[in-house]
Order: sequence, then C-alpha cells, then structure tokens
Amino acid sequence: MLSIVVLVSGSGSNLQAIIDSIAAGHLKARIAGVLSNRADAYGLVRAQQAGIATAVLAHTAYADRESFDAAMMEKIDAWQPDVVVLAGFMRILTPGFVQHFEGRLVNIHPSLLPRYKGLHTHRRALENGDSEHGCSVHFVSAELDGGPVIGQAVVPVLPGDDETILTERVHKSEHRLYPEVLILMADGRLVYRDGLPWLDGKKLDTPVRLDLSA
Ligand code: NHR
Ligand code: GAR
Repeated sequence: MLSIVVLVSGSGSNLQAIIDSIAAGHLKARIAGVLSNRADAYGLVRAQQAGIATAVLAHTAYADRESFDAAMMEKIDAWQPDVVVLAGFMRILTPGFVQHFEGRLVNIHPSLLPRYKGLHTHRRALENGDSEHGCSVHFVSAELDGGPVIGQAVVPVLPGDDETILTERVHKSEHRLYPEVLILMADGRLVYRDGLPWLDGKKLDTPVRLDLSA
C-alpha cells in the first residue's frame, strides 16, 4: 500500500480531501505522517482527528534553508514514505531536498501550469481576462513550480468573478484532482522515470485533465 507523508503550512483542506478519499476506499494508501512548518496550522488538527502522526518543525528555528530542510528530511525519512505530498506547503525547498526525494515529491499549485508560477495566481488570471483557470499537480523540481505536470483540473472563469469566488472554485477543484492523481500512483499506473511522469507505460506528454467546467 502506498505510504504518504503530507507537508502543510495552513488550513489543510487538501490534506482533508486525501484523508476522505482514503476513508471512502477510493485511495488505497496510508498517511504515515503530517509535517507542518507552523505550529498553528489547522492541518495538524485534521491529522490528529484522523489519528495520523504529526510533527512540527518551525523554519524560524533554523539558521538557514539548508539546515531546516535537513531536519525535515530526517523526520520524513523516518516515516519511510513512497510519496511526499505538498499540500499548501509554503516554504521553498532547497535543491538538496528536492534531489533527495526526486520522483517521490509532488505539489498542487493553483494555476494551469506553465501559466502563473509563484503566488497570487487567481488575481493574475482575472487581470489577464482568462476564460479558464484551475490547478495542477506536478512533480517538484528545483525550479519553482517548474517540474513536470501530472494532472490538471480546469474550471471556468465566470462573468462577475472576484478573487475570492475564483479562489474557492479552484480550491474545490484541487480537492478532486489531488486524490485522483494519488489514486493513479497508488494503483501503480503513474510512475516517474527519466525525469518524467509515465502513465500506463507511456510517457505523459499531455497532463491528465479533469474537466470540471460542466
Ligand atoms: N520548492 C521547490 N524547490 N520547487 C517547487 O516547485 C516548490 C517548492 C516548494 C513549495 C509550492 C509552491 C506553490 O505551489 C512549492 C513548490 C511557496 C512559495 C514561496 O514563495 C512559492 C511557491 C510555492 C510555495 N514561499 C516563501 C519562501 O520564502 C514564503 C511564503 C510564505 O511563507 O507565505 O519560501 O506555489
Ligand atoms: C491551495 O490552494 C494550494 O494550491 C495553495 O495553497 C492552498 C492550500 O490550501 N498552494 C500554494 O499556493 C503553494 N504556494 P489547503 O491548506 O487548504 O490545502
């Protein structure tokens, strides 16, 4: 069974979606631990309520990113995960950390990558008058939000949308996409080889697309 470690910084609603998918029997995995860089992250409460082990490593307690990441690596390795899932984790990871978990480290980013790497993605989609927006799950590489994309969920941008309502629509799509991608991994259909995602034995040149526009 796929063993997962989830990294959070905040509310952890994506963590909750993964917990729920496991509980419903869709995702055949176990969450070995949840790690937060913030002691007050609500994601830790969600984990505890589900009986999952938690750990807090405050990045502020470390002299630099390298020593923080080294402490995280040690903690995560002790849980022996097959996959490390970033779910609203807000600290940029060092190349050493990314290399250590290469092919086992995934992130959900609130845009249709390669559009809108970085922050404030919803505002930027609105400012550009996009008619579609969404989220992407990608393997993490040293380039921020630049690793190969596995899956995307698309939502419409509707007349009258503001940042709040669009953020919420994308958020809901994240809660559907993340478990779907992890199910592909748990079923052994989606693997990482030669720096790329492969689905059912074929190089994935177009991300798996979840269409939520209907
Ligand atoms: N690390 C690497 N190396 N590569 C990626 O693709 C990563 C990553 C770490 C996190 C998530 C990401 C996103 O999906 C992610 C992808 C934080 C920042 C950021 O600027 C940017 C992107 C992402 C996460 N963090 C600030 C920092 O100094 C702190 C911001 C804060 O604490 O609120 O680390 O968008
Ligand atoms: C999600 O929208 C996720 O895509 C985003 O933070 C939110 C976390 O929500 N991630 C980033 O912006 C990474 N920089 P959650 O804590 O409720 O899962």
